[in-house]
Amino acid sequence: MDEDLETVLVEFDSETGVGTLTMNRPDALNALNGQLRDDIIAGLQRLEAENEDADGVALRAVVLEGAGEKAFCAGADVGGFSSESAGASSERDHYRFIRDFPAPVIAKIDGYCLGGGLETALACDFRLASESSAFGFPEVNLGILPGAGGVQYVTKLAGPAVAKELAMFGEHISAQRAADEGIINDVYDDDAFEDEVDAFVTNLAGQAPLAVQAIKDSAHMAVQSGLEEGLRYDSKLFRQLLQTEDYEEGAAAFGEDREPEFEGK
Ligand code: CO8
Repeated sequence: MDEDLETVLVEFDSETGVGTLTMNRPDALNALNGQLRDDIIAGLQRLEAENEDADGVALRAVVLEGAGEKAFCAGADVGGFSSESAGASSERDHYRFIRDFPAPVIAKIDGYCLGGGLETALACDFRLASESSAFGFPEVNLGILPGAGGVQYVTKLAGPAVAKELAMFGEHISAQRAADEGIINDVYDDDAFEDEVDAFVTNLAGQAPLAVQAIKDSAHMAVQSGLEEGLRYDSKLFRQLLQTEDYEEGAAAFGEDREPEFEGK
């Protein structure tokens, strides 16, 4: 389904509802150039289109990964470096597109996850990494700062001291340290990584999709708003979910002591 996208591979599994988007510039460690940023957006739009003819929600989760053995993404393409190709606020704001995407996006990180690559992962809903992965913000070595919210995100996740340490020194940290600091959700042995991520994603894809979307919305609201506004927002989402067929199904399945089958309606 991705013939005309040059730098990503797109797959959709209609059985599980899981889409996979692979950044596919392995020779450049999947560095972000303008084409890749465009293709990430186009690939996600293509996956979202799976919902168009579906009865309910077809696309339940998206895995974002990097091709090759070495990297999730080594950041902005330093070969084609420019504010246009690397900057945060252009038409190609794939960071914002991922953040606002209705289905949850899981960054599957196996290798280097640096600079704009780490910011791409931070825009995702979940970050799962193999033990041998490495994380960092090398921007300071170029005389700049992470331009797509890296310091903001890490400050919210791990506190300002950790964010400053990462961004001011530009050094790599291990996946275990990133997990300990709360920057990523989990770290797995390299040998078990594929299976662990598959299990996580399959489990997530089986959850009630409208509730999952609402929870994603609610969590974003919590980051941006005061508590009162957030509580009002959750209350509105809650009332909306009470009107769904998924809620009827969930309640019926609970009463009948069986597994629910959610359709996203
Ligand atoms: N861009 C382009 N090519 C890259 C990049 C990159 N970011 N990273 C690696 N490559 C290429 C290398 O040039 C090399 O290509 P070739 O084989 O043709 O020589 C190939 O990928 C393999 O890389 P290495 O040989 O260097 O592999 P190593 O295992 O020795 O090292 C590293 C791996 C540590 C990841 C190393 O490649 C590295 O440090 N890469 C650069 C990381 C970096 O600085 N990224 C950019 C950070 S800045 C950013 O992301 C946000 C910028 C915001 C800008 C806003 C502007 C206004």
